[in-house]
Amino acid sequence: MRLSREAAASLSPDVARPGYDFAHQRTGIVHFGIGAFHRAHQAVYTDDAMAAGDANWRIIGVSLRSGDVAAQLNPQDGLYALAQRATDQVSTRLIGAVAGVIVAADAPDAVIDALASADTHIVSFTVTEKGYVRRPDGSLDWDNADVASDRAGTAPPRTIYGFVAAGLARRKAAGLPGLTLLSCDNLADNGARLHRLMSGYLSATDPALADWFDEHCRCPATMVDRIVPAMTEADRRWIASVTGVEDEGAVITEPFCQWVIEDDFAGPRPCWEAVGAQLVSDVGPYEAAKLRMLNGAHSALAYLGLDRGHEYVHQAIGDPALRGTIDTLMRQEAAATLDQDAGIDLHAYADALIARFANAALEHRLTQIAMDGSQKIPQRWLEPLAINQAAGRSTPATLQALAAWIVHIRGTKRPVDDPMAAQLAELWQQNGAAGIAAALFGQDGLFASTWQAKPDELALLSEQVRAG
Ligand code: CS2
Repeated sequence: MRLSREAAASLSPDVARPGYDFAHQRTGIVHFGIGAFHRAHQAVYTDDAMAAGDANWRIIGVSLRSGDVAAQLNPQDGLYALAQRATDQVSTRLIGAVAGVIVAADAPDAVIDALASADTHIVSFTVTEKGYVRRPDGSLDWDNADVASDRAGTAPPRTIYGFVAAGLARRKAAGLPGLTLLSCDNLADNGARLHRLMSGYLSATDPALADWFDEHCRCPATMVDRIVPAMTEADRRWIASVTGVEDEGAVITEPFCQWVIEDDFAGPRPCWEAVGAQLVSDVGPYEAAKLRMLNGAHSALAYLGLDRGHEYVHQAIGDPALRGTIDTLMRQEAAATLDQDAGIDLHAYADALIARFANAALEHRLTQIAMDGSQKIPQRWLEPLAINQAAGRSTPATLQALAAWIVHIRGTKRPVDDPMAAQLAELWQQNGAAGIAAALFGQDGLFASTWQAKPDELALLSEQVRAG
């Protein structure tokens, strides 16, 4: 039997149910990028907030192109099971926060209607780093075919910018209030960045709407944290054995969960702080620590770990040859760039991260983290490299990881899943092992606007690339 509202009645009694009548809650959030991460994170906080009595915050999920999640969740009335797994504990619950999923490419008007609805107060995003369609210097990539199409305005929208602009235009015309745009992606300063990108898009396409946006909308920054491996068929079979029903939308995650949100909303929001989220005035220190220590270590484990034949994060962190590099990267190189007075105990944080990485009950594939490196390394490694360089500190562990990434993007060891894969492979062809580091990080290098290597750093990188 497939999970649905009706089938939920016959679920195993060990599976906790939503603590509210989800059939009678209105929607209040439109969420772009309803992948496993969102279902294990924001949707759970929102489910808890509704259970705590804050009504009418169900979520309309939007997938820009793929029909996969809609096919998983819509036949299940939006319901799915969430399992938290660690070696010493497993718990499973049913999440009712998702009202349904729209595939934007198939039903663009339905997305715009949802954005323009008077019930909607928040538009949130987990579209991954590449969903913001930026150039390496962080600006909006107007040459991207989807952005260009949205700018021309002759076809239905394709990017978050085109959809949000269409929704906001309808709200403005109808005299409705503005929206909060909540980026939940792993970008440094994600709120201000989204604001800048959206504002820039609107200024070029509809200047009056850009003014309205600046006046009526808000883009708070957030730090989101939960490790959520991509689901496999074996995981789905395991979930079915626990719950007693087929569930195509299930997700498996770790017990740990953190959400730090800048308290700057345009209008109403769920009472997320009553269910564990931290509403603060400055997300910056949390975000920098998470991106540089957790995500920075993750990416290092991915490229170095794959090279050493590992498949999962817990195997890579258990490899003594990698452990020292990861410790140095997190505890010395990343930590040195962080605000020591922000009230975060960085050594305790590193200890907790190592323990989370070692969770062998989660099968977190290194290839999942290795994906989209060109979009991830600027905030994970290059920004801390630049800060350390300016302070005269050496960064051998980060450079070792960076060399492993450079070797990875050549594409000869394994497939490269990255929106810039073709461009990076071409750079390799043109420059070879001797020149690739300079083409990426030398003067005028592709990523030089974030970090430009000094001659000794370039020499070290090139030597490691040649050896790799
Ligand atoms: C990972 C993140 O895939 C990746 O790049 O580093 O998804 C990581 O698991 C999350 O940010 C943890 O909060």
